[in-house]
Amino acid sequence: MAANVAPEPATAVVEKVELGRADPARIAADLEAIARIGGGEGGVTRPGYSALERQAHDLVGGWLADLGLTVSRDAAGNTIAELAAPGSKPALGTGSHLDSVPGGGRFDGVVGVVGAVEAVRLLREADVALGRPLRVVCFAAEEGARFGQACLGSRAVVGIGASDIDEICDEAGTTRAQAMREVGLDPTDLDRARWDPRDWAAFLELHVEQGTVLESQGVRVGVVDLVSGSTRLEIELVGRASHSGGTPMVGRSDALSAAAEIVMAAEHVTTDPRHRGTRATIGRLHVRPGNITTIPGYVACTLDVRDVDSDRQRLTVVEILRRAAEACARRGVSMRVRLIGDTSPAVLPIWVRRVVTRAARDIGVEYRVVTSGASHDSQSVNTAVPAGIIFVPSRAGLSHVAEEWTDAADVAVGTDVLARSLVELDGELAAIERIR
Ligand code: HGY
Ligand code: MN
Ligand code: MN
Repeated sequence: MAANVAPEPATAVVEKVELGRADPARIAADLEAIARIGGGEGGVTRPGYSALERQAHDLVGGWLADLGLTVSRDAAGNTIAELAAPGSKPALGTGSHLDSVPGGGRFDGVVGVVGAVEAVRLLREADVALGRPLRVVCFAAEEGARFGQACLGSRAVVGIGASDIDEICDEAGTTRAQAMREVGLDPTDLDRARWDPRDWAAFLELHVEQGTVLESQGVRVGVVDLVSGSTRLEIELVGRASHSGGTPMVGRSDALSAAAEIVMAAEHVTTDPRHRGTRATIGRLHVRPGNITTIPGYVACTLDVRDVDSDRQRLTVVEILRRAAEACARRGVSMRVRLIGDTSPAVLPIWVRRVVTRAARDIGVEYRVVTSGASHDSQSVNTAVPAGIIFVPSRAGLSHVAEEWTDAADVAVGTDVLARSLVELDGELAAIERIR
């Protein structure tokens, strides 16, 4: 072993069990069945806390019930299916989300749920009984697309912020609480969704990379070490609408010109070498009144700043807002900023990562340790339960668009690593439990 590589810590000798290999055809069929719910020419639109999301949860819940798991829905709308085991050891969890962004892809989140279902099939077919319950979780409303805030279902299970469920709303003005009621959930009951961390030993999520590292390096599996944080703001700019012909250029208070400076400020700051690695995006911009012959008097836009470094993430936001305020003052435009959500980056526990990389090696799968530019449910879960994320490649790194694609064969390889990791985690935890 090269001198500079830290020796693997002594780990439990896990009884080697033979699992079959995940079946790409079964996986493709499951992916297709879920894609039909909210899918169409323009991609998949399956919003959080919508009837379509519930339909997808019910479909997967049925598959898991047929596999002998006990399926329930918690107060936050998460579907949790348990494969019971004798005794009362803390459970292993795996899963992801089934909601999508508008016009999104058929793999984001879904791969983690379909992979979890296939992993259960592999355990059943190999007659492998874990020494603890295995819970498959479909988290509700992971995407921030509808309400701005992301990971609403997974944040609920770890008790992170739900005080604003009557405030945060979608573009139609429907609050999170109303949307929850419309799908039969009681938003005042959210606290009941909270997990007891002592009841969970670890959680693994299979997810598409939504980046280009794996594809560009020709590697089929990624093991995530860092998950980006995200600071999301709504910025409102109020200038003065007026006649586009009668108003001279000097002295205008054009809200869209101010917004244009903010868009460019976001790009200039994040392409500055000192901010290397930070990503900033103005994903939505509304202009009013929107007439061809009226100077825009009002703009509302969103700013999403991502980084794996917490300080750099927040400092980037401060610098962009400083430049925005300067541009607005110069243009006679007023600016109002509303914080939509602020999530810190996550460092995923190395011991979970080591079990996953060992599992990948055990089954001869080449992997890379990668960071995640996207946020994930495991980031929330990891605040209470040790979590790991396994990536499979995204074609051309595309995601959150209809063109999102991952080959079923790659999902199968990721599922093999997931299933083997669950077995190895079970063994590793048993060894720890024996000495505690
Ligand atoms: O937006 C994200 O990072 C994730 O896809 N929810
Ligand atoms: Mn996702
Ligand atoms: Mn997403």
